[in-house]
Amino acid sequence: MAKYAAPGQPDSVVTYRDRYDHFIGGEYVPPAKGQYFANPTPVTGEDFTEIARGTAEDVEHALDAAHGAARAWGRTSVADRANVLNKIADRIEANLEMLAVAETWDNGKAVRETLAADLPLAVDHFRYFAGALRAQEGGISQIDEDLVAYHLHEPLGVVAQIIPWNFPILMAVWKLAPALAAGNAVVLKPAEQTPASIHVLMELIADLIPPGVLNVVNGFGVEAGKPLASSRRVAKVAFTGETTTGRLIMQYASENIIPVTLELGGKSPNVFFSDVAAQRDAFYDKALEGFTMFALNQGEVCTCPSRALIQSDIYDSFMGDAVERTKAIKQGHPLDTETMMGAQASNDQLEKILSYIDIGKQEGARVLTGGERADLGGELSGGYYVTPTIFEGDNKMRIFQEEIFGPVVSVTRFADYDDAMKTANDTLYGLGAGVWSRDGSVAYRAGRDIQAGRVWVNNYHAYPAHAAFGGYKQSGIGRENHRMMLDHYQQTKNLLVSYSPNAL
Ligand code: TXE
Repeated sequence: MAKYAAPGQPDSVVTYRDRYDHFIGGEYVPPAKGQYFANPTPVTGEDFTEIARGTAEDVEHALDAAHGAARAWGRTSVADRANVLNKIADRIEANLEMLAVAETWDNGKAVRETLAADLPLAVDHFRYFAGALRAQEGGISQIDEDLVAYHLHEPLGVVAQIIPWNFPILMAVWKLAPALAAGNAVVLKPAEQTPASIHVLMELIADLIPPGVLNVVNGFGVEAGKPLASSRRVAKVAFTGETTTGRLIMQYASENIIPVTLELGGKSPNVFFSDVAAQRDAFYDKALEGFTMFALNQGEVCTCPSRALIQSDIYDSFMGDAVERTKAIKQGHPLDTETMMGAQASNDQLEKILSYIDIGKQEGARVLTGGERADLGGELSGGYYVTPTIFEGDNKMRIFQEEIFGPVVSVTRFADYDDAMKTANDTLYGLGAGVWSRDGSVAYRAGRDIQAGRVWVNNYHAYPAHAAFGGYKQSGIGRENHRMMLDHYQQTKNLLVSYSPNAL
């Protein structure tokens, strides 16, 4: 058993099991093939637990459990399901510090962010969907004097959910809360890089959920994810991950004619108009803070503002201040609450980021700050740390077009509004964007003209549960958050009833 805690916070002790099996039918079940894989912490690079290596047999077993539980769960009253969601929220809230450490140790992110953002958002998400469910109504239309159309919501049944490693608990909760609220049973596959914190969460909430309603099968993409996403026994697949994997998920689902929701990659532009620098005031300060958001969560965010577009006449002074602000980002031990930026989630991701930094240099982009692996010394020497990096270059470069998924921003300048919009939209992706201007009309117009599902205007990286989130173009299909998610997890049943006593 491994134990970790944030310094000076006795409530934050997390104890991991030596190994985690699959969570199926309300209990831990060893993998059918008996194989396990090691799970390292990005904080030091050392293995701290081992994880069941799932295969198609384990997926089938989980689907048996889910099908066994789905009907009864789907028929519980709306109030009962909402109560379960609220109890889960309360339980997470009561264990916030412990879960924050669990998430940080597994993923590498700074515990101050897990505490301030990931977990409070997870709590709110369960509460929001408990409320949204209670407020959901069907519809009745009177077609003619005797004919009435009833529109009723029904759960889909058993749904598959495949999640990534950048916000393990929050990504699980984004998918679980609406699916469970809508009355579905779930088989969830965590990312192979970060399954442990999900299991700490499962152990915490298992007694609140009927056995079989929520099942977790661990494992790798092709070995466990593919059989789950291609199964004829699931009614929907919800996926967050790379765009190329999303394409595969669509192919699998198309064989069974089932719906998918996909949250995929991004290359989000963050656009700063000249008037931002009209005064050195709180607004200017907020805009600079918005620029540094590329380093939030070590840049491992699908909406990372990884391209910054600055209007030419303020470029030099704005970038001078932005570089200073970026250099002040404090790196350190992720469990230290002073640390602002932690470790990348895996060694593969570290290597990917470093290779893109090399690509940027070879393409002739200029490094304004960072541009290397960070050696934080001591036990952190084996961890996966990168310095926050600012490149100056051209939007045609690969570092402006391809998702790096690290603390790297590629910056360029624009002459006027049309130029800004052209560059902002010159990308395959359309997930997020930022617009900064004191002029409400410019900000509104830009918000409408940028082809992205979420445009933050004079703020960035806020994720309230009741704001729809999702991608245009190759960034995905469907939305997450917002009560519209209930529709994504429900069928519409139409009863067309004749009350006429007369023969047809
Ligand atoms: O993603 P994958 P990876 C991007 C980011 C990152 C890159 C690669 O740029 O560098 O993707 O990360 C499961 N059938 N994003 O390789 O492969 C896999 O096991 C079924 C952006 O981790 O898409 C994991 O659970 N499942 C992103 C999940 O898919 C499969 C977040 C995501 O893994 C599968 C993460 C298959 N054939 C990475 N192959 C975002 N948009 O937030 C893999 N999986």
